Amino acid sequence: MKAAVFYRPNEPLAIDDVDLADPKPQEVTVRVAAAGVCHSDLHMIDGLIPCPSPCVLGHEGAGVVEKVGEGVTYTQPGDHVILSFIPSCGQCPYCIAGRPNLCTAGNRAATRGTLLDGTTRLSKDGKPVYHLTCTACFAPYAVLPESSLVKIRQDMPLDRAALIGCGVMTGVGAVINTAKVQPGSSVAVIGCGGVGLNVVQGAALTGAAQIIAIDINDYKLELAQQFGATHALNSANEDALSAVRNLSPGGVDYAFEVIGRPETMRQAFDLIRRGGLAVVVGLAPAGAEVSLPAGVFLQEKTITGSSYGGTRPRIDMPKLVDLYLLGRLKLDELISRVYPLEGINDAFEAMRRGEVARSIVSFA
Ligand code: COD
Ligand code: ZN
Ligand code: ZN
Repeated sequence: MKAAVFYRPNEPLAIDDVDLADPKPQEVTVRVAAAGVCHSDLHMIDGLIPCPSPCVLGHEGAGVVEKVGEGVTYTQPGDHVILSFIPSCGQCPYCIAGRPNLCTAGNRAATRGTLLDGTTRLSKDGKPVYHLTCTACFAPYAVLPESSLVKIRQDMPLDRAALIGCGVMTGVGAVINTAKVQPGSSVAVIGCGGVGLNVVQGAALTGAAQIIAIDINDYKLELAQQFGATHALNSANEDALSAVRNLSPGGVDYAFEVIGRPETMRQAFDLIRRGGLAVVVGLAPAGAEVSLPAGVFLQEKTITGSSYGGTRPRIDMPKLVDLYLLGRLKLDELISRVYPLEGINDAFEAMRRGEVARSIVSFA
């Protein structure tokens, strides 16, 4: 089958023929319906996040179960599923504590680019090809661990469902699961791309009273207002700190960094009030550090990370599906463009130019 393969940083993905073996025990083959184009894939293409090579990218997807391996009990052919990009072992202390997004084996496999048993089902000319985050959904078929699948209602459109697999869950989950934003509170969101817009809509869902969107791209700020932002600040043109302090004297209750830059992580910490919470969703390049003012710890500010929106995928994702079908979660508005697999490098260029909320690759 044709797949979008990463070979080296700073090169377009290659649309190459790769082989996909049958699922082994506890694995499933999924026919991919659609895959979202996320900035984390672009960070890998740009060499900012390490990526094994060669590797089929794509970590935001949904599709239909095609074939199940031995011992699979959760799902059967014909089920509609969202692909979760962190599988879980069900046995480590994190899984037992109900925090599968931190699963030791799941995170190890996801970053190593293998399935949970340390091997790959993808290959080319008999040599292994890695599966990004066990999902590798920039391809018409994917083999995943059973634990990477989340069954959903059959009346949910699969292209919309794909977005829940990363951007929507990561953004909404950071608000609801990690920060537990309270109704009536003030929220700043730094970076309003595909993930940040979902932090904005998550804050709107929780009933936050003031949602201040911060970006350097006016188009993203317009979108943020459609997604529920009450104020928009272009931090390329005005000083975000003083503008936020004017809107929310003393600082905001919650600030989210949704870009992956040390400067904006520091900015999130500076924007919160005494006792406030800064949540870092973005991942900075390897080796980068953030410095914090040592004199303010007694202000009891908190800064924390949020991985995959602190999600328990099989609990949270079906709820997001229900909210979409009730008309309370915006997904249609996120899809700016639809590309065939062959157009994937154009989709990344459009993201780089800041022209899109999200693009999807459709296999329909
Ligand atoms: N100040 C304000 N806004 C900025 C700045 C800045 N200095 N620089 C860029 N921005 C804005 C851009 O204009 C854009 O609107 C937005 O930031 C970024 O949006 P996208 O659509 O390009 O990126 P997303 O939303 O797809 O991805 C954001 C992440 C934070 C998820 C991603 O980049 C990241 O850090 N990924 C690594 C973390 C990870 O692996 N997460 C799990 C899978 S996503
Ligand atoms: Zn992503
Ligand atoms: Zn585990």
